[in-house]
Amino acid sequence: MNRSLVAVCLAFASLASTACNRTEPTASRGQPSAIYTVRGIVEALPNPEKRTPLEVRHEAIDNFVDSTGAVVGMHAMVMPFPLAEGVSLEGIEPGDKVELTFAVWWEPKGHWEATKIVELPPDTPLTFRRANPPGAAGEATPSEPPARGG
Ligand SMILES: [Cu+2]
Repeated sequence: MNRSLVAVCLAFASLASTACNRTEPTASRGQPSAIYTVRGIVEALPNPEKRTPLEVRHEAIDNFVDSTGAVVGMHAMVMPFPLAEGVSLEGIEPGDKVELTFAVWWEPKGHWEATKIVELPPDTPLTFRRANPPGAAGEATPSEPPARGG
């Protein structure tokens, strides 16, 4: 029923990323601490019966910021991604390469949600390496994902 509205929102999203935010429940969390876009491979789809989330093996995120505001990076890893309301996985299967955008909140506790997932061509080259945060001489201790929150 709201399909056309959703389509309009999606069309505008790339032009004005805040245009549709008011309809997202994530708005109740307030502004995210950060938003990242990362590429990866879908390891598992959400399983409502087992209550397991989407899992994506993502590339390193060199500019990942921890709860203290330090740029610590995040290694390539398999990470669970709760979905923001309205995010569709239609047509996405395990083994697919994807570009995933996710928002992170550190307050009141660590939480993150995937806000957008786009399938990539199968021949997209991906590299799963350790994080290399700017300014670190290889001695940083990149972050694990925040403790799994609500
Ligand atoms: Cu991660």
